[in-house]
Amino acid sequence: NKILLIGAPVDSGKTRQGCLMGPDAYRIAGLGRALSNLGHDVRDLGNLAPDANDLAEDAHLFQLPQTVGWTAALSRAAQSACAEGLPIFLGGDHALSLGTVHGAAAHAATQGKPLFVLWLDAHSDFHTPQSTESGNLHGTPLAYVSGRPGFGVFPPVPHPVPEENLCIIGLRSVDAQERLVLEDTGIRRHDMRQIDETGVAGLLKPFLETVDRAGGMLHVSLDVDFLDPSVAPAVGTTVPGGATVREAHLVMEMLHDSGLMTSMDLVELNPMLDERGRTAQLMVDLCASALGRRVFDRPTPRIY
Ligand code: DIR
Ligand code: MN
Ligand code: MN
Ligand code: MN
Repeated sequence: NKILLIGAPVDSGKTRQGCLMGPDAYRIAGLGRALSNLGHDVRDLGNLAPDANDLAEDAHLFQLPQTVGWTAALSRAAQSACAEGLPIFLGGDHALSLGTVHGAAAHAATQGKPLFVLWLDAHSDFHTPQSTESGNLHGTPLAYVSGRPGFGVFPPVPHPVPEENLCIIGLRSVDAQERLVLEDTGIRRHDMRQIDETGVAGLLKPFLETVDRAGGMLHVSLDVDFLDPSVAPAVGTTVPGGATVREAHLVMEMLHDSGLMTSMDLVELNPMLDERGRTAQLMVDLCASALGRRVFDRPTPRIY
């Protein structure tokens, strides 16, 4: 498998800075070697930069022009990388997914295939530029890529991802405005209580079956705050009660076994907040599980 590592040092999606160091933290934690040891052909394409534009700063939205510039640059990069192999975007905050999912959707359209998105996150990231109270655009990518109106100066979305193709797992912090809108959508959304009650496999399996039946492509966006802060402290928006190390690995192992994942984001790592690189290392280990590493010595199970 050809894997393209693409650094996306996006730090414009929220006011707390530090995510721009994420790509280098993943490299130093050994992501490239972990994946090549699994037999993959790994190319590190280095770091991208945002497109220049002459948009004015917005009174409410934090660093709007820069985030628009990143969205355009990342969409192009994602579209061409998806045609070449399996891109892994090394974030950078979650605003980078405005571009990566936009580009993955454009690529899927050229293949005549539907795009599905798995969003592993404590948050639903379903704000529009109008509904966000914080003004932090990292809280908006799912609304943007699903074609919600209100994203004025951002690139248009010619290939919106249908709501039915989106699945969020790990929810435990949904703002009132997001909840109102989300409850009227066909988005699959699973909170931590559902993980507690049915196990994460019982939530993921039906989604993967749907992707498989549809012959779809699958973009996976892994936000560090999907994980419990006790095991992944290096993120600006920690929420207690997150996924355990094993729950997260199980998701990644099921993704590998499904053979369905076609692109991936690793987002929101803030190395300034890390404890001796442990969060970066856990993210590298999770990514390796998604690409075939097995924690236990067992034959590859057919999940479905
Ligand atoms: C919050 C935080 N919902 C906001 N969102 C985060 O600012 O809109 N997403 N942290 O990952
Ligand atoms: Mn997020
Ligand atoms: Mn097109
Ligand atoms: Mn989050």
